[in-house]
Amino acid sequence: MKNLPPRVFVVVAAFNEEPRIERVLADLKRHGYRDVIVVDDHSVDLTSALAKRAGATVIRHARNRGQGAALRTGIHAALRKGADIIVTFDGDGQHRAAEIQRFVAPIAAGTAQVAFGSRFLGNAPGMPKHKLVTLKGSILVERALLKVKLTDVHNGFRALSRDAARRIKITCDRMAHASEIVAEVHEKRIPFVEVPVTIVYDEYARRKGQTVFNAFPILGEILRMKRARKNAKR
Ligand SMILES: Nc1nc2c(ncn2[C@@H]2O[C@H](COP(=O)(O)OP(=O)(O)O)[C@@H](O)[C@H]2O)c(=O)[nH]1
Ligand SMILES: [Mg+2]
Repeated sequence: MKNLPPRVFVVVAAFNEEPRIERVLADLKRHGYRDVIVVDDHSVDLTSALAKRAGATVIRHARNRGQGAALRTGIHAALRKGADIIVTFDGDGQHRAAEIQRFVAPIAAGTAQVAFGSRFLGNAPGMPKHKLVTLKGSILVERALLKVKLTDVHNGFRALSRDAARRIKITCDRMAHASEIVAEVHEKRIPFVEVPVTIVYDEYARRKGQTVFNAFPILGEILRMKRARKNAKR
């Protein structure tokens, strides 16, 4: 059968998102996304139960393994279920389902295989100053380390074609996975685009999200990842 619309799967990594997960899943449903996989990264709250009740496919990690590991689990599951396009979407309400179409369009049209969200091409209401400074610094560091020019980094809102999702290997279990995806796209010459997105920083997201201090262990993880990639090439 020809010309079927692509099957879009949304993968939501969620760790202790009880106050937000229902709202996030309702937003996805309202915008017509039925194939939603929530990877509960061993939350200690009702994240899994609420996600199941909302109709999502829920996979629960037996222990907390980090967002990278959670996305790897969710992407593999989406591929097994026949996804054509996989969108990664945060479970804390910072992303908007209304914007998913911006990622799907270039991939469905074949102009790119990966779409990265950029809050600096879009907007980031409520973003604290320290987050802005950390992100701008991270953009420069990543440009130097990974040799890829992106206007944003560590933005969890992205989409991968089926082919790209199969080729990109995520080995970093925690936050450096975001840089690893960029490194994989660069080295495997996978065509990509950046799309403008809104990342909402409300009180909940600010309280729960990554802090300036998390930037240091993430940088350590990125450097380890880079070293491992170099050694693997030898
Ligand atoms: N912090 C954290 N988030 C996780 C983990 N596993 C999955 N996540 C999810 O990853 C997403 C992004 O995390 P967050 O801390 O908000 O990062 P930030 O938005 O970059 O500040 C959220 O949807 C979390 O629920 C984990 O082990 N730790
Ligand atoms: Mg967040």
